[in-house]
Amino acid sequence: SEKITVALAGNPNAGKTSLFNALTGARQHVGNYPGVTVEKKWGHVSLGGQEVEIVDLPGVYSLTAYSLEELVARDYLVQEKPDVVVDVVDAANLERNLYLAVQLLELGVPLVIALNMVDVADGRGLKIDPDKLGRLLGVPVVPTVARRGKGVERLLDEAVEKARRQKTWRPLELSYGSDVDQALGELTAKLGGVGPALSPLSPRWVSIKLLENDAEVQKQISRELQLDGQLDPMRHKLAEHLRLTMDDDPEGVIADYRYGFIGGIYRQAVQETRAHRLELS
Ligand code: BGO
Repeated sequence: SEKITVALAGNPNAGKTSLFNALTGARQHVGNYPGVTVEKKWGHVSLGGQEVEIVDLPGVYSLTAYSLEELVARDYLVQEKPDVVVDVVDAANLERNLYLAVQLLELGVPLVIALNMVDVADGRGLKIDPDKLGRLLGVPVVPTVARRGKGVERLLDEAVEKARRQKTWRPLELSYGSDVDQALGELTAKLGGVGPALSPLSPRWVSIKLLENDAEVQKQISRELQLDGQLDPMRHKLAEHLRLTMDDDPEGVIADYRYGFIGGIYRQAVQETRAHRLELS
């Protein structure tokens, strides 16, 4: 069977390096991402005759184009299209870490979540139901303690299984409230006609990035499509409307809705025990 490529994503300090080491052992290579001085590590592992390549992405909090690391991580996903992404999430800081997970879901990549540092979360009185979290997010969630190699084998199994089952990107479509949704609908309709020019990105995802004022996507769109002149006025109209009605910009409103989505899931999948509340007080 063909090689499967697994990309490791995650916030800094979530345990990505520990997981990478546990997965690949000594079979590691180090270089740079093309054209930039951001370190790229990759390694290989064989699973029952299936060759798996593991690529370590830069640690990031988001998939916007605000930092070089974020841009490198995003470009890698879009240009190299790894077969599956494993998002390493710090269970002890779950809500904040899920922000990246939601953005990976919105991008639509085949995704598995490594719920790492469950030992730390446990110690702090956080009871996380991984199956419930997985059902609510729509992706497999595997508890791990990367530093001790716990759960790593099952994680790899789930990642390979996911890669075999999901061959296309399936973007999660969140609502960002009626004003943003309406503007998204208009932008998406304009972009929808451009065919495979955006592949594997969905027109809706590109529209979200345009509303978020993402300079890289703007550049790309004006390079590849002749639509830029038509998109700018739509973007500005929404920005002005949100400033007047909500005293916010599109980026802020979109982020708020993402956190709202995360909050709803967190409340259902996580129990903050008495021990946790005492620790915080
Ligand atoms: C130090 N559980 C626990 N308890 N710790 C973990 C786990 C886990 O599941 N996974 C990772 N760690 P990185 P990024 C350290 O280095 O893999 C620990 O940025 C220390 N170092 O061992 O580096 C891991 O690649 C001195 O901790 O994360 C590491 O994503 C004292 O989390 C840290 C204590 O992991 C970050 C910890 C000199």
